[in-house]
Amino acid sequence: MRVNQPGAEYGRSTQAIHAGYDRDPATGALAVPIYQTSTFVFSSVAEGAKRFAGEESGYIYSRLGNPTVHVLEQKVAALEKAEAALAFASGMAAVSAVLLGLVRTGDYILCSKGLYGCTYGLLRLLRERFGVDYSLCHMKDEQEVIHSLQPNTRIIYVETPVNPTMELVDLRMIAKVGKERGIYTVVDNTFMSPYLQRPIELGCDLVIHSATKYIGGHGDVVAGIAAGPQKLMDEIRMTTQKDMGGILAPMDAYLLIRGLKTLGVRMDRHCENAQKVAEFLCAHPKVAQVFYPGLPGFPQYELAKKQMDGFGGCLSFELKGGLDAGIRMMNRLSLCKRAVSLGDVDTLIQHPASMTHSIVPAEERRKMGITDGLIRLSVGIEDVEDLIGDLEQALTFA
Ligand code: 3LM
Repeated sequence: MRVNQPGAEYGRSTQAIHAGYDRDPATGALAVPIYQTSTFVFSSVAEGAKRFAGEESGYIYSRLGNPTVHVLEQKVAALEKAEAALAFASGMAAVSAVLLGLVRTGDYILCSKGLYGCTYGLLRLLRERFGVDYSLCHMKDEQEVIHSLQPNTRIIYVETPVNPTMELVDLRMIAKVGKERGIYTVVDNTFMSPYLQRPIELGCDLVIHSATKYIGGHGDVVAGIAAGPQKLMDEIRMTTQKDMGGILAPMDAYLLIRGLKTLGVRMDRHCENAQKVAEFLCAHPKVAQVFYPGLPGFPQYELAKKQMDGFGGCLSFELKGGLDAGIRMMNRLSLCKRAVSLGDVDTLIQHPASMTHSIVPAEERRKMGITDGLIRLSVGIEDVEDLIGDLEQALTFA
């Protein structure tokens, strides 16, 4: 398949449409063909042997690489300004392949103060069964990060914004701390997408996505991506991806490639809608607090402007009436759907303490800033007046 790598001078939306693919060499097809095949025929035994030995390029078996999946990987690598990317069966397959690929027993991982519930679950499993320890840290400044490091720290692992509190971590700052000490910096960029934030450009080593979210964008695929230096990606491809096997199916890669074509227009609209919804909620008498990086009163508003190209489509909030009021309100919504996940064109609302972060013990949740009354809203790309109307009528029951 002919590979098209538009130059770095092209904009993000052009890259999202054109990077990684020009046309199908056999037919000229504009859309990427779905290579729905598990295996690839060798023209001779020698050819097969050479491919296995790495002496000749070419496909072998779809767990080791597939042309449709490869186009997706090239596209995300171009968008993230990474040398290479790998696609996985889910965001958690990407997180686990990266973490297990980088750590050894006895290593230590320093994490942002909040993490997606299953990432937290994986870290606990690594601690309990594999002797890899971790701790959570606010990372509010360089000194706090430096003081929280251990001599055996292998990875600084952050979400920014953190799911679901929307707290930010200064990516330039952790990249500097990591670089000076030979510690990998890994950033879960799910909440931003490469359209709004590119951690590798800011000096970090690796990026992870739940591609289920903004990259897919339509709520019809579960997928993950990791992106970073070629050497590290090659290592992960040949170890924890190949041997644990959490690879992406060609049809799902096709859906993500299709989703990426509209990433720019979707993200612009997500940001615009979320800003208006955040401002509406802020002004509502029943709302106690709104957490959205685009609000001038957000404690890290200046950092948001420095490292993000937009404030994103997600926010969280608390009602004055607490959990009970929140439940009453959520149950009255009709347009906003009660569902976990985020980044879909549809607006989704969920209750972290009982849903996405229920695996995190209550005390840890509180330390992360996830109160029992916190509600997370992933603002979709519907007409914003309709979303505000739905929230307004539901809030009368709060
Ligand atoms: C959610 N999050 O609703 P998958 N990293 C981040 C994430 O938010 C997620 C993953 C990784 C949610 C999913 S909860 C049952 C539904 C920041 C997922 C993992 O494996 O693709 O789900 O990604 O917050």
